[in-house]
Amino acid sequence: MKLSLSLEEFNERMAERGWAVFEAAVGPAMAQRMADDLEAAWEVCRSVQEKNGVATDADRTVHHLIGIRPSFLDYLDESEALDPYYEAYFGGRYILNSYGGAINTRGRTNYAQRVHRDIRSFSGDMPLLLNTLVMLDDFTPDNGATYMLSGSHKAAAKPADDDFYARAERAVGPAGSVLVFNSNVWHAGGDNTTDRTRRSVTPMYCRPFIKQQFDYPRALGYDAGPQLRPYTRQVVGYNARVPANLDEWYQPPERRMYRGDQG
Ligand SMILES: O=C(O)CCC(=O)C(=O)O
Repeated sequence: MKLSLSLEEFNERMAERGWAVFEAAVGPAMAQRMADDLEAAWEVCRSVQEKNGVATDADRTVHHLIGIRPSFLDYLDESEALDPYYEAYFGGRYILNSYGGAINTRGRTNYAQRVHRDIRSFSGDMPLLLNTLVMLDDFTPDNGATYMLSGSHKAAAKPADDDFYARAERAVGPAGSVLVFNSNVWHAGGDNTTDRTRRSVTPMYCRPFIKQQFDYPRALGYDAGPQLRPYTRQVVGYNARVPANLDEWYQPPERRMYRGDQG
């Protein structure tokens, strides 16, 4: 991974604007693999959405990707390069909170195109959640590059939509760019008015003491943990699990399910 921002530049942008873009951080081959896997993941998610009658507002959105196709876990391996940046934001360790994605096409909208923030309780100066979005196609104003309201992580109130759209900037970048933002920032996906897809995946991270939206270690299997790289094992959440019986609870520190260094 090739990072276009120094740690100092990143910290400054996150403090002032609440968001930053690492341009073309993911190489073209990896971005293409993830884009192809996203199309396959869509079929998998869609069949469950339809089976359970929740497909209406979930148009071409996908969720909890890491077990679905290997490239999504491989991306976490690669994103170890971003660890110093994410650790600086959180002031310590963090884990995956959710891992979704979307295939935006002309004439279709999804829930991420409403003005929203992804943390339901405004956390002010306390960094609890971090959004990221990996651009798998070029993001342009025409194909719906994300609207970002700079500085809006500093106040709890939701802006009116007309005020939001009058002041919001667009997060543009070539395929492979990674948009990173404080989850208190108000944002919205744009409309895709082109004939080509605008694909993205959106890993979100949280402090380890916050509940993950999906039990990733259990979904991948507890036996899969030791085979992962230490960074990926940490991020997937193997060091921040909840014991479910006394045998799991009474363990020496190095074998505890919730490790002492998780905050
Ligand atoms: O698709 C986009 O541009 C925005 C995604 C988004 O709002 C989110 O991940 O919370």
